[in-house]
Amino acid sequence: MKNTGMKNIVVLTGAGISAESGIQTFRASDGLWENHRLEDVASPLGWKKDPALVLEFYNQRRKKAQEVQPNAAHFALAQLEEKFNVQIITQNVDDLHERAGSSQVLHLHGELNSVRSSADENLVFNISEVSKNGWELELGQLCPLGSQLRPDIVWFGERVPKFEQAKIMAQNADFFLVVGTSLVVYPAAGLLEYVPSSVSKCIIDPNIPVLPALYNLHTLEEPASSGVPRLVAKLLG
Ligand code: BV8
Repeated sequence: MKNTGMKNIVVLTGAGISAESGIQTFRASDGLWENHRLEDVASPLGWKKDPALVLEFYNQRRKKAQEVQPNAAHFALAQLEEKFNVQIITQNVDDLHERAGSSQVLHLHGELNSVRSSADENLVFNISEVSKNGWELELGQLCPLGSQLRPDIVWFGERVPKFEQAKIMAQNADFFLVVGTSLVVYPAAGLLEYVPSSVSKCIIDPNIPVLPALYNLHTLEEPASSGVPRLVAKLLG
């Protein structure tokens, strides 16, 4: 909900903001997709073909995400809430934004710490409720309807239920910040197009992605852990 008077800062983040915390990105040479094909581990077909492989792929990432810490970029975005209504739209499935103290985080592509029924997407549980060690989800762990529990993740080819909400945030932004995403995956990448042309946009990434021509766009070609705190200091200054 919009805080009266406070300006809306909307932030779209991707895997790059968690890179310096030690979580691999997707499309780097040594990235997550380097060992697996998208369709084998992040699609309904892959799930149907080899659910054990998919469960293992997410179990390993869930375990890793619980072992690492938020970095200066996550903390700086949380600090921004002192003066602004900060709405984070993340493509990430880790909970580093929440652990850094951000209070409004929308996970477009789901969350590692959440699992759901394969039969009813609204039957959702926290991994800690169902797992014996807090990170592992196993074949044979069923939902109350008797279907296999699956990661509460949006796979390729699955619709993105929270996109409408994210679109409205982009349309109401007074400032739009993009951190650490290659802007390859849609509809998430398309959010930039819903930001009014009069609104200032900023992209922070050591390799600024190729973009359509946008009005009022600034770029900081540097890692999140230095670029985000620098920008936040300016905005709070
Ligand atoms: C949909 C799951 C329709 C969670 C993810 C052809 C066939 C089939 C589909 C399509 C197709 N063409 C297009 C599509 C649509 C498809 C899509 O976009 N595909 C892409 C590959 C072309 N999209 C979908 O399928 C979506 N659904 O369209 O549904 C529909 C409609 C109605 C009814 C039914 C269906 C669903 C998309 C969601 C897929 N799930 N992941 C998980 O496993 O994690 S996407 C996956 O990629 C992650 O979620 C991730 O967030 C996302 C984007 O990646 P990035 O975050 O950008 O990471 P990346 O590695 O790419 O980039 C890292 C960036 O960080 C780089 O720029 C790098 O320079 C930077 N960086 C590195 N270090 C740092 C840094 N930045 C700052 N600091 C640093 N230190």
